[in-house]
Amino acid sequence: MEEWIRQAEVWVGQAESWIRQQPPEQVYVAAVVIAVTFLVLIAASCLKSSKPNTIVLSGLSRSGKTTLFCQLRDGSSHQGTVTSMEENNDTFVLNSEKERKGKVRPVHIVDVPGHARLKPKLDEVLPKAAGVVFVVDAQDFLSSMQAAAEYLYDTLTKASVVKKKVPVLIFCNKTDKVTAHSKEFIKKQLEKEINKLRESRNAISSADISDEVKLGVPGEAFNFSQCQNKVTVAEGAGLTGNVLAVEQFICEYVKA
Ligand SMILES: Nc1nc2c(ncn2[C@@H]2O[C@H](COP(=O)(O)OP(=O)(O)O)[C@@H](O)[C@H]2O)c(=O)[nH]1
Ligand SMILES: [Mg+2]
Repeated sequence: MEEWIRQAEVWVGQAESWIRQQPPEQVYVAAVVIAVTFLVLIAASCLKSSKPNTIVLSGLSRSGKTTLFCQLRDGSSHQGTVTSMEENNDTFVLNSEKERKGKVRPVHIVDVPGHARLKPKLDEVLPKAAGVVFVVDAQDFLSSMQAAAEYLYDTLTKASVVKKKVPVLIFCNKTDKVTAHSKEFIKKQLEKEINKLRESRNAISSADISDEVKLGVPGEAFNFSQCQNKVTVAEGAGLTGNVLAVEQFICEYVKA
């Protein structure tokens, strides 16, 4: 042990005398380069760990959020064991990722009940979201279209969503039913409904709703590609486990 210490002292001495022989500017430059490298590495690791891993499941009651939540976590739909008023909130590795080797990052998924009384919950979770999955009942779409469009409008105009460019996936659920509407149809109808809402809401509310951002381009019919954040549409069925689109969305925005 003592020998090692002596050897180390010798090396330190040699290093010191070598540094002294170098022009001082060169030594300063080297020190600065080392310091900056350390700072960059520390900043990068902080940034990485602080990236949000929260995915918000939103949408009207009975659209299938809780079923989707269970499917993502357990690979089964737990039919009948959960009510629409319950909020599911859990951090887990997606069932589809469990078998995968290598780095997987647990996702924090919050299923916000669609009940009007519980909507303030959305304001609380949206600012922390890495992404929003907006679940739409594709089978019973027409009867709930207006309400769904209003809910989506409220989400897409939230300052916390627009400023942080939170990606939104509109998931047309229950497409296992033959009578379900296609995602193209649903997309078009939602755009039309939001266009109407945009006109009526802009008329009443240019006043002080400070956390609301205006949607779309003035004078043009609304479509999702005008949003500053990325809005995509996909279809599937939580009940039968056809949730690949949602899993891909989550993996894209919650990176290991
Ligand atoms: N056919 C079909 N039914 C579904 C699907 N997903 C959910 N459901 C049914 O829709 C109802 C409401 O689902 P739930 O997950 O409780 O909706 P939530 O209120 O949004 O949480 C339940 O009866 C589910 O079994 C699906 O993909 N296909
Ligand atoms: Mg529910």
